[in-house]
Amino acid sequence: MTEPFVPYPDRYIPKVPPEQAAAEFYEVLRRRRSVRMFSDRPVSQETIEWLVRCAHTAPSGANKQPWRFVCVQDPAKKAEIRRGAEAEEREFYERRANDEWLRDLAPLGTDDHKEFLEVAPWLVVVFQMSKLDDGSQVYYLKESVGLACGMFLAAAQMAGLATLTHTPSPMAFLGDILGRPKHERPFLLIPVGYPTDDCMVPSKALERRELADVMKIV
Ligand code: IYR
Repeated sequence: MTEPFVPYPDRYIPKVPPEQAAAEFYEVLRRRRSVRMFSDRPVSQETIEWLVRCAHTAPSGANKQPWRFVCVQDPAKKAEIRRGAEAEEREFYERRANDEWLRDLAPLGTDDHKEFLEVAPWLVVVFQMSKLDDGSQVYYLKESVGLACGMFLAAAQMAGLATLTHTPSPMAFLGDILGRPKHERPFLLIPVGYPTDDCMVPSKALERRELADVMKIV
């Protein structure tokens, strides 16, 4: 038998027309930048809980919610994560990355030095669950977790916080450090905090391809 259905409860209806509502949201989102210069200014646990709640509203395959957000504030754990990430990044910059990749990264000014992993007040490590804790299967795993991460970033932006989508690769060391079970694989590492007052960001990353290039009306 199918589950019971109910009339759509509590549907969000903006007070302004959709063009205006979307444009206002765009004004917030367009100012999001990936930040690598974090201040140590604290962010409350309650704030992080709201961000995870926002992410957790994401759609997922068969509503399985195959994500886990491990929110790290313990300085010792952050130091361990920094050590693990820098070891992988050293390999990446010295050996794994090909020339084209290194050329593409040059405008971002990144290297294997990841001080922000200790400075940012929170490191949110998002895990994808290849099955749920009860062993049941999940669907569209990467799509689902990717959507939740996007919502997390949007929520942080709405809260006036800075984030970075950091992907030290491979990321298995995060599961080891955080003691996660085998059915949880690291997906994304998101430092969360405030930018420093003198925070610099790469100018090239401001450039967006034209709307007409990314959008086709047929
Ligand atoms: N993970 C490395 C390299 C890196 C890769 C991409 I693709 C970026 O957009 C940025 C960095 C690092 O964090 O330095």
